[in-house]
Amino acid sequence: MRVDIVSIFPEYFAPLDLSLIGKARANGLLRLAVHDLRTWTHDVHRTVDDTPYGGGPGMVMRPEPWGEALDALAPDELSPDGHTLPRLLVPSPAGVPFSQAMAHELAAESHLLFACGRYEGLDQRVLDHAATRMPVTEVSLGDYVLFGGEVAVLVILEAVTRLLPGVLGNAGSLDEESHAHGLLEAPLYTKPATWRGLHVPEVLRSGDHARIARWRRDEALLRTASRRPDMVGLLPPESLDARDRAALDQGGFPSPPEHVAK
Ligand code: JD8
Repeated sequence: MRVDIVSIFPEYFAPLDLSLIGKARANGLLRLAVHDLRTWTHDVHRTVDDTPYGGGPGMVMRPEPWGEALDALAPDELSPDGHTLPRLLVPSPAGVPFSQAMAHELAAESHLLFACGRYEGLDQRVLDHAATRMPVTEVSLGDYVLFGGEVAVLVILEAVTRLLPGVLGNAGSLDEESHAHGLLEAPLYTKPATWRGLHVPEVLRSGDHARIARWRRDEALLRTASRRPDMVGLLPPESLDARDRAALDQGGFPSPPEHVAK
């Protein structure tokens, strides 16, 4: 996968040299380049912002540097150096919510181009013009306000690159995770068996794999019901059997309605 990032703070992306993302880059699984938006300014002050038309607080990112950046990184014609038409992603609190499903979708793309806004955001015409040339998605990390798109890009890239074939060493750990089966995960324990007077639940040391699986399922159900009732509501009704429903009831949580055939 090829990834380009445009930002006025390219130093924000230093962590992408580290850990598994750094390894994926070194292995050639990920071709990642970070670009300074000011490369595409022409005035002595390398200006990227101006006051908003219509008034209001703060500054808006001027369209010209962004237009040149996107022209350079998403050229009209397929160029000989292997340029491909990218999908443009623009972090914004007004975007569609990022999710594990979108991470899977993005992991299937061959070229992602991220545009990191700052100040109040980008001039809308940058997105409108780009959309005439390539798929454009405004994406939000969640319902809170950040200073800019950089941290969102770090999060999105971490979620996406770990789905790329060959990036995660342990292939088994991709399924069995929270957002794969719609439940939060059960608590984890390792050695020692007793620490500061706290004991690892007996069941996990029993060697009884069926009992362990049942315990983990119950813990996952109770955690999810307590912390993420919204996720319980999204479970397909047939994914909860009578034992699951009993576990929820035991914990004082309502079971979602059973499926009724029409
Ligand atoms: C990009 C500028 C700040 C946004 C005024 C000052 C994502 N979940 C998320 N929260 N916030 C962002 C985000 C915020 C950004 C930019 C992403 C560019 N800002 C602006 C509009 C309101 N503030 C985000 N993804």
